Amino acid sequence: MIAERQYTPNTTSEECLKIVREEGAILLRDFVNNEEQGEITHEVLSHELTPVDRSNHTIPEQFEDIGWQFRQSPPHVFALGRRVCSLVRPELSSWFVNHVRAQLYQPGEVGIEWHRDYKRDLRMVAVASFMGSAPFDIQLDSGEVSWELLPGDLVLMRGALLNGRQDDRPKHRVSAPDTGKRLSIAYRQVASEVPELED
Ligand SMILES: O=C(O)CCC(=O)C(=O)O
Repeated sequence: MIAERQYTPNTTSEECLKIVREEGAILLRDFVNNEEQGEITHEVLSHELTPVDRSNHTIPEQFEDIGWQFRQSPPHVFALGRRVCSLVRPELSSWFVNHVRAQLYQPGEVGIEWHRDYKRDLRMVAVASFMGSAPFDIQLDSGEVSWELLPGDLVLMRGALLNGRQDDRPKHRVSAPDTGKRLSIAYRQVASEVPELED
């Protein structure tokens, strides 16, 4: 199953969810148009981001970030989150976004090495890309793929419990851009504690 495709207004919630459930992720090219990209980039960069340097940790990571409760996020960031919800929720009404995090990567940094997202990140993790491009590797159920993430791309990844399991969250890593900066914005449903699995 091909997990990378062009987003069009005809892209359905059903086809996206099927691929995320069966493969672990889908890459939708051009989900965010140029105007939205400009507005969001301007909005996020007008805030002060915090440097995060855990390049010597077990899972090395390095970027600048800022996070918001979804309802408190800036207007264009919020509007994009609403658009992501309208794509996902027809087939996954139990998913709602309550947290947004923007991450800014620069050449020479480590990005984020191989990891799974947290068990508290429920059902779906949606990550949109802005400004620059960078390699993104992910272990899909059918094998590892490498995607060059471009401005406007949206990646939807399987979160905990999407398929009733916690540990089928796909492993992935993102590199820093070779040139220029890259911004990503991740929309998540973060549970207040790690959910209990039911038998
Ligand atoms: O910035 C990205 O594109 C991916 C971020 C990521 O992998 C994460 O926050 O877990």
